[in-house]
Amino acid sequence: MRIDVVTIFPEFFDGPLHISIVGRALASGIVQVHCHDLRNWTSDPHRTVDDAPYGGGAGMVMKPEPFFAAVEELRGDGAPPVVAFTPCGVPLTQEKVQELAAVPHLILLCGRYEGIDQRVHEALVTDEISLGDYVLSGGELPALVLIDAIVRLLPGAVGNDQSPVTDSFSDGLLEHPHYTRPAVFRGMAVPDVLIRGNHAEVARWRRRMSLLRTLQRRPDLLAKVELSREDEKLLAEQN
Ligand code: JBZ
Repeated sequence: MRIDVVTIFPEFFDGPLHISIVGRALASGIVQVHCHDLRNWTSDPHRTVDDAPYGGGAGMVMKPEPFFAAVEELRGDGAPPVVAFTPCGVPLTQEKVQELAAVPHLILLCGRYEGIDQRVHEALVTDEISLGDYVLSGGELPALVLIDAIVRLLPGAVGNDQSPVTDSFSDGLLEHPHYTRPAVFRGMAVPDVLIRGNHAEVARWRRRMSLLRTLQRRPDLLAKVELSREDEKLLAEQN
């Protein structure tokens, strides 16, 4: 897979992409990430990427021309998804991550200032994505988040083949708690069922803890998954 990122801060991406799972996926060629300076597609001596908003008001707006030139060059003869990060986008979900992880080429546009000229959104952008309901100063961190979420789904990116599918959200529920040694730490004991290690009992306990956690912390998620009769029973169990 190839990912092209268009940003006025390409150096933002230098560190995070070379670490851990994404770093190894890059090194092994599973994914190629190219970070481009938007100013490469300006044509004035000052390499201007922003201008005052029509209608007046505070702040600056990113000009359309450099984005059009960038996307038209980067997409070539293909029609890759073009993602723009904006606080007006739809919140990123694992479903969207899976959809984007399945394409061979992606273009990511990072906004700054007050936002990008609306004509870029209307003519070029296929997906407007936000990370969530809090204020960020630009689309670079959301782009890194999306790249991380996508790359770990690519075949061969994560050591254990099972691991990406058992993580939170892939079955729509939060994960159960995890424990490692020692069995008692500062008076806090690991649950007996895990110490005993009966696989069927452990699986039941984990499912029950996932369900309870999701009910307590994210009832919105629980409403979206369909619960088996066994799940309903586990949820109703005491203690
Ligand atoms: C995002 C105009 O550039 C921005 C500004 C804030 C912002 C983004 C882009 S993307 N916030 C978010 O994902 O919440």
